[in-house]
Amino acid sequence: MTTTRFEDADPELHAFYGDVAAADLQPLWTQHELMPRQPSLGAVPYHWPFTDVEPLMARAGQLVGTDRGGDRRVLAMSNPGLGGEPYATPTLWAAMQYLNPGESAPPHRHSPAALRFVLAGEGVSTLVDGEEVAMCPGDLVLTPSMRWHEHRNDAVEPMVWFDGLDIPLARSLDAVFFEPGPMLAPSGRPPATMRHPWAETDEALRSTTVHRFVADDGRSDVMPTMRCQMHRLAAGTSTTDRAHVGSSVFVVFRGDGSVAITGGRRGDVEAPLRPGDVVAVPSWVEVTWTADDQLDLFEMSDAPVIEALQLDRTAVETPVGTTGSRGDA
Ligand code: GTQ
Ligand code: FE2
Repeated sequence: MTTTRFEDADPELHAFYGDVAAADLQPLWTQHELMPRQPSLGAVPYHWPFTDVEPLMARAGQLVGTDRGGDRRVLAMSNPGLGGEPYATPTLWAAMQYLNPGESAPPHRHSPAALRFVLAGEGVSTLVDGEEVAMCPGDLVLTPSMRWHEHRNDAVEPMVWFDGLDIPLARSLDAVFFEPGPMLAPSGRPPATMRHPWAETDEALRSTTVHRFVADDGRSDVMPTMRCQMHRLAAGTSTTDRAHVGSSVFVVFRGDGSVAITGGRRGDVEAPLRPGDVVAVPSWVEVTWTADDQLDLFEMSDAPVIEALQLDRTAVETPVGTTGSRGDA
């Protein structure tokens, strides 16, 4: 018997629960967290200021070589609602990666899909399936599932960029494979658009406030598990996103302002925003973004998965926070 045994004052019921547990069964009527009234378990709204993250990245750059500590020098955003897991939301891995001049992160491939959003610096390239892809500020660089990749910094300055992957989703589906290099010749697969240069994104944002990055067919999301969008808020404006199913991670590219998130599991969050800041937006919370200066926000979300599973819903009114109405169990 490894399952939970439920107790009861009635000796007959108590004995029954013992026999049920011995058979590795659990009664539905003893499960209280199985189906909450609304998405409210797990991840909390959260903000990681770049002023906290950057110095720690620099220290990692001194202390941990790319030959040590698992090849890639990465610090992952760990959502305090997820019990110490290194995940920003239940489906998304969000991290910062740091590469010193002359360093490289060795070739490998894996089933989780990855994206890089470049915050600053230049001279780093990533090789995807043997093709060299430049990484410049504002660029979105894709490493779809099972593509070989390695990163190199041939410049004179260290470089930091944002990594987004679907690791927690792939793990929860028990679909993770990893293979170390050496990287072989180009795979001969049809070339996907690996790089979405900032100049194109910036151009698109002249006529819209939200630019969705699309695959080569001009319609689909860039990867099956992650939607990527760039938002531009004019200085002095504010916008509110209604609560909806699914989670996102936002990264501030340029500008400053603030974010207010209501309806979260442990109360509301309000934070100032500066370039490089990361914000986790869990399922079913309302978010208000305010731009003091023109604010450019990169967003990755699990929306393609939510939509494919037909779980998408949007609230018609502001959700009521669950704080105080339930424990943290
Ligand atoms: O750069 O290949 O943040 O494999 C996590 C896993 C980055 C990478 C991460 C990875 C990478
Ligand atoms: Fe990787």
